[in-house]
Amino acid sequence: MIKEMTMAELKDKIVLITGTSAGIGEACARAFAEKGARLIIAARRRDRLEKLAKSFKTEIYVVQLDVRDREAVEKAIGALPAEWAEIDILVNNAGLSRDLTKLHEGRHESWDQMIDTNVKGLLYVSRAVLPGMVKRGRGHVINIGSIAGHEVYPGGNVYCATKHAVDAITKSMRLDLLGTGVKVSTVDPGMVETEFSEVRFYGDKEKADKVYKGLTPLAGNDIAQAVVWVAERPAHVQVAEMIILPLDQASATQANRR
Ligand code: NDP
Ligand code: 8X3
Repeated sequence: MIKEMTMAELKDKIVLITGTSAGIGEACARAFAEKGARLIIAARRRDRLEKLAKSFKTEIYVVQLDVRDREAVEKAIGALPAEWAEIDILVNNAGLSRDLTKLHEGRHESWDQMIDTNVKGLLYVSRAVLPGMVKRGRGHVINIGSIAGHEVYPGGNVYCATKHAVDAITKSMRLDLLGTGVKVSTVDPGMVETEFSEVRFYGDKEKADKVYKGLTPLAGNDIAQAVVWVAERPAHVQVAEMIILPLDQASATQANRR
């Protein structure tokens, strides 16, 4: 018998996306908004979130949040008004890289920032949101991992370690949530032109631009469309992982530059 392929309806679904003030997160917000989802958008830069919120026709709830702050995360999720509290989809996107430096020359503060944001932040948000999903017997966590969670590259050491951790956490979540009705997916991009490299190089735009020189990188919206596709799969389908590279990239270290 052919199983009925009814797509999951995103209209009026409550979607929490972290790191929504720029790049992939902002693109995800736009893509879910187009589907009529109700969005909770979260990041540290409130001014950007408010500007973004004004550009949507869909219902938006703005949360200024540093995912590294466990208490703030618990408070923010716990304080959601009843009409926003039943989160259907969590997109764990907030993340960053700092430096591209040999391990033995690395800066402790850069390591702390990456580990605290990419690993601990993702855990704090998930820990705050998941009990509600489990209680309701439905929900979907979509983590934004990276090709850096499958491979390493010179100078990528701690960033790659955090994304390998995201990969392990995604797989562990899927095991722990088996039977609860909650789906767990990861979307793992290669090079996406966002503010990512500017952040990595502490605002050095010239250095950041070189990362994408001579090739066509992905755009935030390429990833956002994939995230929406993953979220729209029928109730019985769970996309485990999706690696997305630009045509000009074959691995974390191999790119075709013209
Ligand atoms: P951007 O720098 O463009 O966006 C990063 C977002 O994360 C911003 O909205 C930023 O908001 C938010 N953020 C950073 N730190 C925190 C924090 N402590 N608390 C809350 N929000 C935070 O980068 P991308 O869009 O490219 O990155 C998004 C995700 O995609 C990251 O997890 C990254 O690792 C991953 N990724 C990116 C790739 C790329 O090539 N660009 C490839 C593979 C994965 P604010 O500063 O306002 O807090
Ligand atoms: C971002 C992609 O290759 O710069 O996660 O690490 S990469």
